[in-house]
Amino acid sequence: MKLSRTVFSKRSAIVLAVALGAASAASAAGKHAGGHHESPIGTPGVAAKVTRTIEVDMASGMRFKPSDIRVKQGETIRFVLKNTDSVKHEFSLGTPQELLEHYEVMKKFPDMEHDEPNKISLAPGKQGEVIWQFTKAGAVDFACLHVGHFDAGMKGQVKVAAK
Ligand SMILES: [Cu+2]
Repeated sequence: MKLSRTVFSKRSAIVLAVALGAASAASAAGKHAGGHHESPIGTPGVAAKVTRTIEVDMASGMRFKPSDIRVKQGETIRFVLKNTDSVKHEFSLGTPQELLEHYEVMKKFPDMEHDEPNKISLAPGKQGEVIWQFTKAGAVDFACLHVGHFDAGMKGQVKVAAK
């Protein structure tokens, strides 16, 4: 029985990870199962509709610069992320709950790579983009969810002013 229990728990960890990944991808795309409302963080942006480019540095000392970003509701932002640090970082937009769930998965699978419109992982010296439309007023959090980085304060917020 001991063996089968081990197999079961490994399998449920994988199922959990897949479910969490699917849940965050679905909400990022604004397609919640069983609901028709948009994700509270907005929707993947279209390059042709970018209204503004904002450069964000993934800097040494586990910081995003800037970490406090202000946009207007409806804006499509091209975030140009630059990893000027000597370690790998990521930029993930999400609700506080999504970010925490993703962080738990990253703790189990530290080397996981992302291919979702609200996230990007960048090796040292690399640059990349996330294009996102902020459809709802309020605040959208972002963070680096590499193990230890989130705890060290590598996070920020996009404040979305109502139209
Ligand atoms: Cu990081």
